Amino acid sequence: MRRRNTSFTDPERSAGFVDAMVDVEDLSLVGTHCPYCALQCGMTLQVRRAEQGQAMVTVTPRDFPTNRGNLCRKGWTCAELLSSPERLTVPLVRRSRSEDLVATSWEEAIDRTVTALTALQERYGPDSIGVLGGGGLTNEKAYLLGKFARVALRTRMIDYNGRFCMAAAATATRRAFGVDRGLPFPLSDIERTDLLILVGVNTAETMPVLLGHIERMRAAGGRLVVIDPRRSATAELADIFVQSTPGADIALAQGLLRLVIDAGLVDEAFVAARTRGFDEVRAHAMGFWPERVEALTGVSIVQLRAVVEELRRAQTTILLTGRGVEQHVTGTHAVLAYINLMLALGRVGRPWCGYGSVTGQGNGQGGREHGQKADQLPGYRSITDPCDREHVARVWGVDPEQIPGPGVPATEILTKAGTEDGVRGLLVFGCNPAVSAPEATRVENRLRSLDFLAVADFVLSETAALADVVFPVTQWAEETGTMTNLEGRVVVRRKALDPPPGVRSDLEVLAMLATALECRSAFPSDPAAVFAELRRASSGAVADYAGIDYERIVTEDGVFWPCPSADHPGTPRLFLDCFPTPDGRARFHVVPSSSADEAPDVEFPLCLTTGRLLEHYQSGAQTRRIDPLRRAVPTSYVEIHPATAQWYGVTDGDTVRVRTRRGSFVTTARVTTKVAEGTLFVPFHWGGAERANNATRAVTDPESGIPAFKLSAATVEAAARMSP
Ligand SMILES: Nc1nc2c(c(=O)[nH]1)N[C@H]1C(S)=C(S)[C@@H](COP(=O)(O)OP(=O)(O)OC[C@H]3O[C@@H](n4cnc5c(=O)[nH]c(N)nc54)[C@H](O)[C@@H]3O)O[C@H]1N2
Ligand SMILES: Nc1nc2c(c(=O)[nH]1)N[C@H]1C(S)=C(S)[C@@H](COP(=O)(O)OP(=O)(O)OC[C@H]3O[C@@H](n4cnc5c(=O)[nH]c(N)nc54)[C@H](O)[C@@H]3O)O[C@H]1N2
Ligand code: SF4
Ligand SMILES: [Mo]
Repeated sequence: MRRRNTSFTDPERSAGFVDAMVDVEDLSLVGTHCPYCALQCGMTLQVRRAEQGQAMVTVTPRDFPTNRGNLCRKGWTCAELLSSPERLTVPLVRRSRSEDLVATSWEEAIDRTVTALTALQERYGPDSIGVLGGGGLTNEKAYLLGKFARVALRTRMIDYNGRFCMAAAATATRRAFGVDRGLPFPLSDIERTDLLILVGVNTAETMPVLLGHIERMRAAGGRLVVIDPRRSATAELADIFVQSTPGADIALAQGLLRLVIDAGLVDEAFVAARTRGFDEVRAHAMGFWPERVEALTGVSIVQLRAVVEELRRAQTTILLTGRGVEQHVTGTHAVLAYINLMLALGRVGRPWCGYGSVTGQGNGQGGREHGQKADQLPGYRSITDPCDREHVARVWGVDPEQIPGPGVPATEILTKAGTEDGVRGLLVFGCNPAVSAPEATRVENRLRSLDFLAVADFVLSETAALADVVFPVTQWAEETGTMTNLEGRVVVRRKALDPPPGVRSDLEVLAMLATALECRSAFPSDPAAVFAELRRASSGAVADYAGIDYERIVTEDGVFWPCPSADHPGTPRLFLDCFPTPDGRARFHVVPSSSADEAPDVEFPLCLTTGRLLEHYQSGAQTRRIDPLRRAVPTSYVEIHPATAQWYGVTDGDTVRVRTRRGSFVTTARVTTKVAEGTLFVPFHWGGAERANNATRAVTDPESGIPAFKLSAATVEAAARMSP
């Protein structure tokens, strides 16, 4: 057996091949992580080199703290896309609007892009070019993309798809706790808590491997409460399932707080010592008496009391929110309302306790820390703070004045694109807004009306299909880079095989573009060099990576930020002593009751909510191209209650059209009691006529910019009976 020199790990310290890179004749084994969700399950890739340089890649699970040797169906099948005939292997260009995309050279692809960007910026100014990134990009890519936008393009118009994701929780946790880290504790803390409350998160489908932690919690006597408008796969596992109406979380959380106060469960000592602002919140909660909350949420008083009884019996509690709570016009307030509840109970900043938001994308956490977000610089530095700007400017080798100011959220970039007030050219890295953005029909039209669109992807996504230039890029197993998982644990994905000859990494594409733009700052394309720069840029900041390196990550099973120096152990648990607010205390927030949201009416009497199913990932650009997953769930569907179906004359399996004030999509009816009467649920993983986002709203939460994906007033009509 021969170990490669390229291994980051000291062979003597590595317990076995799973953490290292090992070569045995024509076989190598590489420890890495799944390309999909924020759990970042550990896996080993077996790469067998066959004839003509072709590689056969097999996935096996690896014992890592988040997955303990398990993978979900997406993880097991993820290597299929590496050798898929559908992947892009040469750059594509559209030479005129009436022509199709055709294969071209890298020289032409880069040259066309830079010529178009330069011409638009000369005519309309630097902010006429926008950049959209993604939470699937490595930290290195997210960092370099932010630097590219600000330094090479000098535009303030950069944001990323994480804005669609958990921006509401990010805003809320920054306000309440002073920092935005999805989970402020390791995932394994779940196993030690008495009570886990999942609100608007369907773990059983969106992070199936996380169920292992929940099983261990229950084996130790812990209890599970699930709050969701649907009897989701996760709700099926609950000790108590609370079926609320979509958009009812603010009222529900305040109603629970009111009952907690009445039951004498407030931890007065914790509130006095570690928080601020409870008196106003206590007074406000009095307005949420049980009968009123029952009417506002559809949750019976008996059930509300049952949840409070669980809280009374538990010494420790973890409450997690997912997109069900956050993707609303009032998303930030809904999260703050649940945080109020947990602070009042004194179940934050103590072992086996806490509030967390379940980060979704593979690098949804790190992706928002290193400068893709419109208002942030690397390390969570603020783009408006003079000291932060100066620090980052020094690392970038520019004057602080050269760094542009804050931009606008992704939804606004997209809905104004190609108009007088919007960007004229757009670069997209790791995002497929033509499927996943709200009001996608409008967004697609806006993308078509751009003067120039370039997309970097490894498949011809629906967004790439609209582009003038498409850059074919490497995939996760063909490049090295770090990801920060939902726990704030930085992990490293390693290169396991060579990419096809025609593709380049995102870092290489950015470096080529920066050179062609004659940018004088450095744009290294080696991930280790980019990571070294990121460490310096984040040093001393909230998300401090200065002490993290690839070697440490491998030998320590990941390192939790903040980690300011090489001898710092990293920070698995935040808030144990104090909160990173100016006075060290957490903040309660009075949450206004809102009536601004879209309510069902005579014309659109149903509540449409959207989300995910196990087999497909996000816009489906990847999983719809993986055979076993596509065959498992080939088309979209809408869940509809039997009584609602009967009223509309719809039977199971019918083709139906779901309509809202924005638009409509066609799908197949699944008649089920999983949803309450009057509620429709549809997954958003498909494009074309099945595109759920034709019907969603581009209205956003004013606090965080997150779109209201989870609630639209809708109606449904039977289009035709499906053939058997
Ligand atoms: N299989 C799969 N896994 C994924 C992904 C994927 O696309 N596919 N994506 C990843 C990403 S990026 C993310 S963000 C996560 C998302 O993970 P989740 O948050 O678990 O996913 P969703 O299905 O969007 O929404 C969760 C639940 O919210 C409920 N819900 C809808 N409206 C409301 C409401 O008003 N209140 C409450 N309390 N609940 C409501 C829905 O019924 C749904 O069951 O998953 C990650 N994992
Ligand atoms: N109706 C509705 N819409 C939603 C949601 C919802 O719940 N309901 N959820 C929202 C949420 S939470 C999210 S996170 C968004 C996600 O929305 P999208 O941005 O559409 O997510 P993906 O499908 O992951 O798109 C990523 C694209 O980048 C490519 N890609 C992956 N990795 C890389 C890489 O390293 N480099 C490059 N260049 N390309 C890469 C993939 O092939 C894919 O085409 O969708 C949002 N949209
Ligand atoms: S749970 Fe997430 S990270 Fe784990 S195998 Fe499934 S998709 Fe991959
Ligand atoms: Mo997400």
